[in-house]
Amino acid sequence: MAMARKTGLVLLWVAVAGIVLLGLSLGAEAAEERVFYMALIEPKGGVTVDKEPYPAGELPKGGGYVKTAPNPAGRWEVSAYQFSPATIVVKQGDRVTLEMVGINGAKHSVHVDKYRPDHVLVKRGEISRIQFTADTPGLFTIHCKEHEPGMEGHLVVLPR
Ligand SMILES: [Cu+2]
Repeated sequence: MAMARKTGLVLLWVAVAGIVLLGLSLGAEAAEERVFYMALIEPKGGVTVDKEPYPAGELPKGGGYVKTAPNPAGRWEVSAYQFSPATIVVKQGDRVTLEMVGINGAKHSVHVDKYRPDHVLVKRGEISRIQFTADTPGLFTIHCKEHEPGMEGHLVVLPR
């Protein structure tokens, strides 16, 4: 009985050691090259005043929201500029490329807090790339100067 219990304990320790070693080896995995393809877009909705009245309230200024008053046919529209995808998740040490294509809007001036503080121009129909090594874990904002306050993305750098 005591022998069986001792064998059980040894097996338990082997299992625990195995799990710890697996965890260490996963944690020590090499940094990776990661490319994210982001479209700079402007989803839009519209309707005519006979179906929905034109909303009187103001939207926040800064270019991120656009609301156009009813045209002669009574149609009004609203839109918002966005990054798609808007959330980027990497691990500390990864070499990151954000490949951005301008779809809507003539131009965007994009920066990434800490990693790319100067503005990178993205024009419609063109591709601009932001590259950096994600050496510091944390949450960082991806921001467009032309379309405030809503055109924001989020960079999540997980500790390795
Ligand atoms: Cu923009």
